[in-house]
Amino acid sequence: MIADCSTNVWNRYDAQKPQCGFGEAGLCCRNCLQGPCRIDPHGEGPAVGVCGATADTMVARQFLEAVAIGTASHAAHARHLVAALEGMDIADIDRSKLKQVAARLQIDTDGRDNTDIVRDLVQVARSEFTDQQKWSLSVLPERRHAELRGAKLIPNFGIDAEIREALHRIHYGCDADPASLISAAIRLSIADLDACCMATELSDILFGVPQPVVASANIGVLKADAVNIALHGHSPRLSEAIIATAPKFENSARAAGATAGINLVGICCTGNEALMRQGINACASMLNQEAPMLTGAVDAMVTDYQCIMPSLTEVAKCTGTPVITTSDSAKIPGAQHLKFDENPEATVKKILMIATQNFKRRKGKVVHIPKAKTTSVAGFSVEALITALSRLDSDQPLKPLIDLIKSGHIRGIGLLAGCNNVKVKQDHNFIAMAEELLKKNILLVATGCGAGAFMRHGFMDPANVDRLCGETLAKVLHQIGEKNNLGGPLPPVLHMGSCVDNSRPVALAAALATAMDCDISDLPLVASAPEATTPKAMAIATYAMALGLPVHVGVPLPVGGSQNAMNLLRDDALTGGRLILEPVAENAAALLINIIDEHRIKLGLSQRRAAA
Ligand code: BF8
Repeated sequence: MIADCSTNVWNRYDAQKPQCGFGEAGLCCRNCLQGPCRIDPHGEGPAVGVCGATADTMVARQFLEAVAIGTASHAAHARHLVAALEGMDIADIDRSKLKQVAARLQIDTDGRDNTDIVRDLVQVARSEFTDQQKWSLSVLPERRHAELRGAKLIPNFGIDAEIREALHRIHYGCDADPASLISAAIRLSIADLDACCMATELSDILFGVPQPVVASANIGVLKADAVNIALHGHSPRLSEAIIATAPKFENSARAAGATAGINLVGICCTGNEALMRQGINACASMLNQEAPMLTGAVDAMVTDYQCIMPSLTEVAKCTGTPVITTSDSAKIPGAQHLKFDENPEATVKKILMIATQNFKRRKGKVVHIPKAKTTSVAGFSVEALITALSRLDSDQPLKPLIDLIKSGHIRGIGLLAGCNNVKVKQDHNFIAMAEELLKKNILLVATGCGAGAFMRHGFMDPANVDRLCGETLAKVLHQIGEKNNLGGPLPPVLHMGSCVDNSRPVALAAALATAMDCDISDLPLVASAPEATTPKAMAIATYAMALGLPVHVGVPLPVGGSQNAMNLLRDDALTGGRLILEPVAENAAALLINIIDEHRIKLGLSQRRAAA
């Protein structure tokens, strides 16, 4: 077959139009071999499927299914890191994070050496998949436990067992009650949070807690005269191993004619992980992952799992770029498969050799690297934020932040998370919302592809604080920067990590709620996935609701076909959270600002709404 050299996500989307309206509304059911069945959302034609499933049942089942897929993905990621911890040289781990996590999980640390603590931690981690969900529940404050307990949303089993229960409910002839299915989805999302908390904290123990780091972002980080290796996927295991070994291959890269040596760049959430811990430049996010290869300058596209488009090998037919898959869970036809887990050291060496060979092949050929490149400061783990705030109050580091929220200098906090979606002009919703929210003095944190969007548009460059932020927020960012001798302010939007790292803003929210003696749902805190795409994003949005947060999603969710399911999610009586579906970014920002003001009034921080 002849390669399609014009292929990209945007023209493949165009070729799909018009997309199926039944599917978009969640009204196409393929759960059994009597189907597919579909229900007309306009009331014309059958109102039930062959088995009698109503629109409410179909929509609620599909919602639960999406949360189950997202949870399974995060669980697989967490398991991969448990395996890494079992095989890791204990001398290399972050001892202080190990002790902090172990103590929270009630593992005795007093006078014990790291080997013993790690052994116990691995045992707890393993039982998280089967018997319990200590990891997430130990992060949440008692008030949230009480809310979840009252609503019967505390998980009964471990992560895998909850996923099994969800998939069972979806089976032909099982749970048909939309309220029961939605509540199962919300309970399952606690398992998703559990997997995210575990993945983040094990990554920190294995590879270090992120600290602020200055790097560059966007496609201009590629170099014509370097062996460019793109690190794509999600787990830091592969990227950390390549980062550690690459210096040993510098000489062979230069001998091959690459005067700039080896240039590692990040894609997607692996990009976020490598940036936050190692200062590796971030090249692209999920949506524009094909673009780096189209420059002709990538010498190896190395992937592990999740959010990797199978189209990469089609692009490779045109550019000659080696695409190397490394996880049996994410093979792509046409890619070279080198299984990382089997022999990490040999795999990494082979990857570096393949990339160097490719440079020899492409040396002297024209490449097209756009100049787009921004300065970005990333690495704001909760620990890094606490350290920065401790320069204002070493005894009670959270107090300055709470005081600023109380005084209104920081009107509220917004988490902008999740993917880019081809249905939205790339980055538009992120940028339009952040422009509104920052001007209104709302402190913004970002994760996942959202963080990528902000990096590309200068929202993580401290030089842009005065232009983008309202007066009081700008003053705060300058003040914290000064106290930390940064030579400038903190950036307008704080990069808190990859998608699994949404556990970091959750930990921050939990700490704030505890310190302010209120529930997470009372805080002037909102979340948004304005360009959500994947089931993982749906699972994360659901656990944010389970925590009582207002959660905005800016693209259609397949729930529109059931008013009952929409009502259950819109104002979730079970958790105090709510789902806000609003496609227009400016409207969404206005809604979130209103909610922040409502929460401020309820907390007694404001008498009335501030000027819009
Ligand atoms: O996990 S934000 S497109 S890359 S799912 Fe995927 Fe969405 Fe990007 Fe990372 Ni998260």
